[in-house]
Amino acid sequence: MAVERTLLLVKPDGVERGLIGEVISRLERKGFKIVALKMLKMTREQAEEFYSVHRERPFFQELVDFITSGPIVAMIVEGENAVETVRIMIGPTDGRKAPPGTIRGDFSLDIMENIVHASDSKESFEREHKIVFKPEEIIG
Ligand code: 3AN
Repeated sequence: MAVERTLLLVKPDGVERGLIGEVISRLERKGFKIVALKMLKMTREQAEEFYSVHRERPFFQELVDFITSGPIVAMIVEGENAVETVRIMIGPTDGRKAPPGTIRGDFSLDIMENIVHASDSKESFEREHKIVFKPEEIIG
């Protein structure tokens, strides 16, 4: 295993429901370090680039509408095996099927409004974090 970084977003539903602290707290208690953190509202351009792999999916426009609908909190999370471990902590996409104990399992009943996003590979992290963070915003 190696120390890695991953990108985590608290999506508009997570921010609206007051779950920013809960999400950060879970990551910190697990042992991860937050090395960059900010609140922002994604532009449509950023959102379309961020979700470009889903461009042909029927829910693409709805997904872009949702992620741009309000503020999000973006963070870069660092620690051992961060990509895989944070994905385990957030749980599967559909909140109804995500097991209790995962972020989505504990807080979401929906497949789109599922509180958080986390990169699914190192390559995704490399691509995604550049859409959200400038190099000088990564402090850690
Ligand atoms: P994950 O976030 O678990 O990696 P992806 O990458 O398959 O899931 O999908 C990206 C986002 O698109 C999800 N977080 C969710 O918000 C939304 N999404 C995925 N599948 C659907 C679907 N069938 N209907 C509506 N939204 C979806």
